Amino acid sequence: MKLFYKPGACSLSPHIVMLETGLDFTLIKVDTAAGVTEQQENYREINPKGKVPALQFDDGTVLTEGVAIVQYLADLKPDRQLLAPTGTLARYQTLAWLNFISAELHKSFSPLFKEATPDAYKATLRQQLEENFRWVDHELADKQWLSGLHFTVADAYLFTVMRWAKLIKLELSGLTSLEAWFQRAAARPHVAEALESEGLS
Ligand SMILES: N[C@@H](CCC(=O)N[C@@H](CS)C(=O)NCC(=O)O)C(=O)O
Repeated sequence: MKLFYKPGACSLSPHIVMLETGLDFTLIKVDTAAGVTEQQENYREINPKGKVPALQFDDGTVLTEGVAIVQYLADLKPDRQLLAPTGTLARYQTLAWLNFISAELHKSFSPLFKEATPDAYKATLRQQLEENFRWVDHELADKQWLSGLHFTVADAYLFTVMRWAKLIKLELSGLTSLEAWFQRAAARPHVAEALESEGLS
């Protein structure tokens, strides 16, 4: 399998999950602005949406959307407990987290990285994000990981967007459970390995 990524982007989440599964894969960097891979392939021929992440199988088939990719990978290696089995409530609790991170966090960051976004809108987004991170902090008060005892695909995704929160200096002071969770996640060898491979450590 080939995983297409851009350093520090949302593709870091499936990258971490891939390493946590122990599966064999090739990591391929994409310049999304230029629309080319590091091997100078036209990236839109691989993923017509032009965004990372994308997972390409040996037969050429491509799976896109981070939340779909991480579920697929986790299900290939159920023994790693990155996602609970189908039919268990625990699985759907983790999927609820994935959806929350995607809809309420990830996509609120995207306009903050664009110069053309009006400042007033950026301020609103920052406020919404800070409110959502306060709620996550509250949820983590008595938990090691988002879904309880096991690091799951949701933790990999939250780690990815939490890095962005730090980069743009969101006001997260006092969110001690969230910060402790972040440090726990950062200390995982596969998280550190993913950061290093992407040139982020
Ligand atoms: N819905 C997609 C969104 C993917 C996405 O927004 N990717 C961003 C990086 S976080 C991207 O490739 N941006 C590059 C660009 O827009 O040129 C997913 O969750 O996988």
